[in-house]
Formats: sequence, structure tokens, C-alpha cells
Amino acid sequence: MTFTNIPPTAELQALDAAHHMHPFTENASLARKGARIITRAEGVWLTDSTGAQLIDGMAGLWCVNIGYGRGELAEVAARQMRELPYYNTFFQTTHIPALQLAARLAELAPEGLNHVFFAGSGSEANDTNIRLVRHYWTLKGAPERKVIISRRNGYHGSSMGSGSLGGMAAMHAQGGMPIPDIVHIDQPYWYGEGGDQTPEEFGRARARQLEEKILEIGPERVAAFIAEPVQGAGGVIIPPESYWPEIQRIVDHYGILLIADEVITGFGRLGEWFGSIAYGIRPHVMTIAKGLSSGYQPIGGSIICDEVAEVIGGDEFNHGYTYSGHPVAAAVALENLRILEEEGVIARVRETTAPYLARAWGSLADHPLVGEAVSRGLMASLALTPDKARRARFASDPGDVGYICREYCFANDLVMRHVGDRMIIAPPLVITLAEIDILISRARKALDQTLEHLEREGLMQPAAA
Ligand code: PXG
Repeated sequence: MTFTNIPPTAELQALDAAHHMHPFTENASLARKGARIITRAEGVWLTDSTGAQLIDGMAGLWCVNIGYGRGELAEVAARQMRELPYYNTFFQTTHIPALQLAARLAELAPEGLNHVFFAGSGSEANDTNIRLVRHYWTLKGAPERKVIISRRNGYHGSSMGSGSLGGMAAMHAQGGMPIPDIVHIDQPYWYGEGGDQTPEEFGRARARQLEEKILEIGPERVAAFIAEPVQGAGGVIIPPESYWPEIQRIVDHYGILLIADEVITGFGRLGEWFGSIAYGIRPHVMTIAKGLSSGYQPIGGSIICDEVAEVIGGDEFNHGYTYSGHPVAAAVALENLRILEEEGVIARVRETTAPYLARAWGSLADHPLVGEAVSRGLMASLALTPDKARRARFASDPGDVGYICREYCFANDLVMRHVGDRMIIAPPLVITLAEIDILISRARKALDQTLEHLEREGLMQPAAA
């Protein structure tokens, strides 16, 4: 598909190229190509400046859980701005949106998680968590417990602290990350790294790396383990069923804190309020953001268990952000939670949409380019491969083929991302079954075009084993 760049699109693109630096983007090449300008959105549909309608397979950036265009949230924001647009909670004051949101989150969170420390984003919340768990152990008389164990190819944010927790090699290569006392173990990615083991054997083996790492460091030096219930930005890596029970056993046995990063998996993505509920995990701290407000306002936070909150509460925790618990963001989040609850959005994901997506998405596994097509809740991924039987990688650089496929998706008005050579989706939770059909048929068309492209260019070559 081609677009004619007529003003104002070309003018807008020129301004964007001249002045706006995009995150995680090679800005010089984007400037030559011109960014696609998104102007409006409704439900799961985006409109761009040329009038094209794209289906948003990524819910923005994994966040627009209730879908676009909910006027109720706009009204709540406007009302709150008129009444109390800003106040802080630092110096012995509070306000109604923040306290009501904290109380509501305590109701929704797993048992024992009853205290909320607000932040403006997931990155900020994970920075809070680093200081929180280390300070907790200091107050408990164990200041040497500083090490936080995390995972390669995990994503926890982009600030110095949260980016260090994350296990993204390309991020660590820039700007002096990771900070000290954060160490990484391998991810439970069976398709890519499981070799001849069964998924169950592999899941247990990867979980046991946590135990091996604790013993290597010395259990008396380990503060916490952090992980996403399902890795999102790492490529929608769904752990084998054996993984989380073994992690829980190890965490319990060594008495370290467990931080579940629920920034993507929270607020219905896996058909429950939290991924920890879906997987039966018992975290001490959960990181939240994104779906908390369905992305309508920037807000994040940490939901903290009674024991940790009690210990931290006995001292002054010298930490906080100007926008911690921002009243407009908190009011919008509350309204978002009300809609998720009253419209039965999460139950519908669990009972209807997720099973339907699993079947429809699973049908892509018959495509010659697809090595696996997996989903959990409304997160799904495909592994692209030149040789299905061997789960082979391409001879080309990782991500080259994924990028080609992503370009065909975009040209077919489907927002589907690539992570390396995996294709991923996480649509708004309100997507209808008919819209899932449209998404899948556009994805299949993009896969056909990608295959044709790869064959034409001689790129269907497996890497040497
Ligand atoms: N934890 C997880 C699990 C995330 O996915 C963050 C923390 C950080 O949240 P903030 O609000 O600071 O961005 C995230 C964010 C991608 C992509 O390319 C994913 C995220 C952010 C930006 C891009 O998939 N996840």
C-alpha cells in the first residue's frame, strides 16, 4: 500500500523530524521516512492523518485496556481539574482521589497487599521498589541484603534503576547500566532456548537458576527477585507451567522478597485483575502502571504487602515524586477501574475473548513461516522461522525478518510489533470477536507477503545450528 504525503501530513512530519526525538528509535532514519501521524482513536481503531484506519493490536503500548474514546474518563479528568488539579501528599496532607484509589487497589490486589506507593510510571515505580526492598532489609537489621536478582530479556523500565533491573543487553550497552548489585539469570523461553528438554523440565531448570544464583551470591546478601508473570517487551514469553511454582518455592525457602512486575499483566490482560492471580504467585510487592488508567493518564505505583509496609512505615522513607498519586491521574484510574469492573471486561477476557483468540491465533501455526503461535489471556506471540521442525533461527541478523514482517503489518493497517523475530500483540481488552478475525486475517496477509519477500530475497535461510 502506498500513501501520498499531502500537506498537512508532510508538514507535520517535517516538524516532527526537525524537533521531536522519539524513544527507542533511530531518529535519523525515521526523519527520512516520516513518522505515521495518529490523529484519533475509538475502541480498537486508530485513525492517521491520511484517514487510514489501523487496528491497534498493541493497545497503544500495552496499556489501553478499556479501549480508546471513553468519554467518562475525559469527564472525570475535567471535573477533577476544576476541583483540585494538583496537590501533593508529601507533608501530612492527602486528597480524595489518591486515598480512594489506594483503597480500591488494596481490595483488588491479592490478599495481604494493602498499601500503595504511587509513581508516575512503571519505571518510577520500579525505582521505588529498588530503594524500598533495600531499605526494608536495612530496617530489619540486614543492610547487606542489597542484591536484586532479575532476568535477561526482562523489561522493567528505562530509568537508571529500572533499566538496570531489566535484562535488555542493548540498553545496558548505553549510558552505564546496570547499577551495582543487580544480577540477572536466564529467562524461561522454551521455544528459543529449551533445546531437547520438555517445556516442563526446562521451566524447572530455569527456575532453579534462581536458587543457584542465591547460593552463589550468598542468601544473606539477596534482597529480592523481580520478574514479569509473562514477559511482555521481551517478546511475549509465556513460561512453562512448572516455572512459577518452582520460583515460589525458592523465594519462600530463602525468605527473599518477590516483586511481580504487573505493569503489563495487571488490570485484566491475563483474564484476572493481576497476573499473580492467574499464576497463583504470592508477591510481596507488585509494580503497576499502564492498564491502571488504561493509559489515559500517566500513573504507576507499587502495591506493597502488610509486613513490608509496616517495617517501612516505622521510619521516614526519603522517596517520592512530585506527581505521586496525582489527583487527575488517580481520579481517571478510579473511573477506569469502575468501568473494567462494572462492564465485566475482565471476566469477558477470561471466558470469551482469550479462548477465542487462542484458537484464532493458534491457527497461524499452520503458516510456513510460523514456528509457534502462543497466547495467554490477551497477550500473544508468533515465532518466525525458516525451518519449523528445528525451531531454527534465521541466518540474517536477529530482528531483520521481524522488522520486514512488521512493515507489512503496518502497510496492511495492523499494529503488530516485532521483538527480534517474534511478532507480538496485546490488543485492548474490549476487542470484539469480529475484530479479532480482522486482526488475524491482516496478520495472515502480512505473513504471506513476508514469506514471499523472504523467498524473493533468498532470506529463508536457517542459521548454522
Ligand atoms: N515494567 C514492565 C513489565 C513494562 O512493560 C515498565 C515496567 C516501565 O513502565 P513505563 O511506564 O516507565 O514505560 C514497562 C513498560 C515495548 C515497550 O516496546 C514496553 C514498555 C514501555 C515501552 C515500550 O514493548 N513497557
